[in-house]
Amino acid sequence: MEYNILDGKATAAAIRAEIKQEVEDILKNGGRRPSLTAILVGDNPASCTYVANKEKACADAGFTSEVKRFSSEISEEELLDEVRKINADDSVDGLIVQLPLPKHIDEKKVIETISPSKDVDGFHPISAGKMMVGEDTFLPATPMGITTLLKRYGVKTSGKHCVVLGRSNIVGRPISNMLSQKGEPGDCTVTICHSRTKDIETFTRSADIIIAAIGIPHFVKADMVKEGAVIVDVGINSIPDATRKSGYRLVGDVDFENVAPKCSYITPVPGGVGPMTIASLMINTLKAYKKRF
Ligand code: L34
Repeated sequence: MEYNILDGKATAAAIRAEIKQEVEDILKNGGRRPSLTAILVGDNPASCTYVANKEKACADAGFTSEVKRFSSEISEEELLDEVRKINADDSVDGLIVQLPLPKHIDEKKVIETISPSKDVDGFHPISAGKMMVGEDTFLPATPMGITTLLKRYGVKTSGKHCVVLGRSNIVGRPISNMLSQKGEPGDCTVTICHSRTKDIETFTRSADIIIAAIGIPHFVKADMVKEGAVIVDVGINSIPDATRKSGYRLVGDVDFENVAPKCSYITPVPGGVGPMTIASLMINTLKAYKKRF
């Protein structure tokens, strides 16, 4: 089957260009630039890349941004104080704390300390709760990136069986909720599969849409997928590759090479959901800015 690529990189670039235009209009009308602060703890290479990509996206769109870097030795109390300081700083519209955090820090406590008005990651329980009941709020960036991508490509979701692999608070659970809500993209019949699910393939084989977010390289194989399915690959796994200069390459949770020919639409890794996550963060930061004026 001839499959279509859901090009996250190109779609994210288009969204970022729209945002940039909006910022130019704001400035022309005498407004100030939207601003985002990111807290980065430690030197996890993936986190450093993601935050660097966010910083660049902000600069390109005309946002002010700052990355506050801390050693992995920072105490929980010190980190909470930093969050409180940024909450109180009127020049900052959006605040994110890049996850994961070192083990001695309680992520939940940190997330719950972020002011919901600056919670552009949508991770605070107030944001998550509002999302759950369909109130206007900051939607979490990765799920929002996925629904935006489906919408921009005109992929119809109504009445479809969507199988979500993974139940994390940042992807699996929120995307399941969003796709089951009323309206497009939504109105799906959603099944959530996870590490305790028996016979996962019986679910994936009946799926019209599969969202793979489990963090296992090439988990979704061709024989697990129905002909014509839509596949969204959230996984970003680094695997050894001696043919690369870096010694590794990025692969998703889906065996792209063998799965793609069975699909109607599929996201690549890299260049799929990752860039859409960043575009969504930009949308949320602009929204946080507008709410204050
Ligand atoms: N607080 N923590 C917080 N907010 C988030 O929204 C995230 N996430 C996830 C991890 N922790 C977080 C991200 O930023 C994942 N994530 C993220 C962001 C950007 C990219 C991937 C994941 C991205 O830019 N991906 C590129 C490839 C990057 C590379 O070369 O490694 C892509 O094309 O997929």
